[in-house]
Amino acid sequence: MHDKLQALATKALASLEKATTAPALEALRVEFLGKKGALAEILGNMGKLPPEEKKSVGAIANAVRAQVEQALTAAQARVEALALEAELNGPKLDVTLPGRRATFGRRHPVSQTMDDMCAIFSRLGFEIEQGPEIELDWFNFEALNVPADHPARDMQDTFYVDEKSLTLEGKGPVVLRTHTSPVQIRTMLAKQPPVRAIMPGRVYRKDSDQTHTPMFHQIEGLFVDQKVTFAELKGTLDAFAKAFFGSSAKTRFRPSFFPFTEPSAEVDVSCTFCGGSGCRVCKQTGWLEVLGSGMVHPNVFRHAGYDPSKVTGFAFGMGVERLTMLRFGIDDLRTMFENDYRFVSQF
Ligand code: 2U9
Repeated sequence: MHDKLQALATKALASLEKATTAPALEALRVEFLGKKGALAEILGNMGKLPPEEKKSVGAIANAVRAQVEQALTAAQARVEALALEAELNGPKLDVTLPGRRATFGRRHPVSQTMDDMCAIFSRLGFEIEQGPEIELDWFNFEALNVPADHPARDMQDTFYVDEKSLTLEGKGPVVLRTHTSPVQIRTMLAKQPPVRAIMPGRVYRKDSDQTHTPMFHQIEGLFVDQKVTFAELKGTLDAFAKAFFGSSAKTRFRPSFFPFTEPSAEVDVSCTFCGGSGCRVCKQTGWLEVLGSGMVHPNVFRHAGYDPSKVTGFAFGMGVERLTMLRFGIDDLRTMFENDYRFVSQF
């Protein structure tokens, strides 16, 4: 036993002296001093010894442990010094190199437009409302007076969702909202007039070509109170156009049709590129088509729990990507969704 302990000490000290790295030292510590190491193994056999021999072997074992631990500490200091020396003699840090410029992130042009539009309508007294993108067909179509045979309700035009997976059984079909109008229905069901709010958000249509993407952003607006007139609709949208496109912007209202408004109007803004004289962007007309609007249809009020003989209101809707393209002179819708920093960093 004495010889074994002596041999262990000699071997451990020799190995520690040769080691040059911290991991090598750690491996040696485990090999000699670890729980299942060489010293532990020898001590494990001590039980078989007569008591008087146990005492002297125990004392030697403790001395060997102390000796190896001391040698390990010394070796660790030596290895650390070696590492420091290697670092100091290695490749030097060139403090004269020019620094790397930190780049700033920036908001996507669509987000910038959304924020600016929300700010303009906030100043006009509109609150901001939000609602679900996965919506019941009833809120998206039925409540908005969109007839069952309307092409927008076709599977070709709308993304229908498997309702069972959403545990909405019994409440009818589920769709990805095709406009933010369902939020206006939800707002009216929850609040009494006067209601003056805008609804920004993502909408989804089964459409994909040069000028359409299956997801895009809309901002819709709604103002309901007693005796709200078409004149207020015109005044509000004209004020928005001047705030968004500049004070020289003019608006033009053309008759149109939407199932949820009556009467309805498309709103054009004088071309921001040529000032109205005619150019490539406005196709020589001097006008840009920017939004749709109208007086809320009485059937829509009935669905939302309002009495159409007591209140009137106007609503409008616009596509944020289209306004972003007009504002920044972007000519391809798809560049907006390519996530290319070179594109985003221009705005
Ligand atoms: C309620 C009542 C009426 C919202 C309206 C439009 C006209 C419209 C399009 C603009 C471009 C959609 O993004 S786009 O493709 N929108 O033309 N939207 S009136 O009318 C409503 C909404 C909600 C309760």
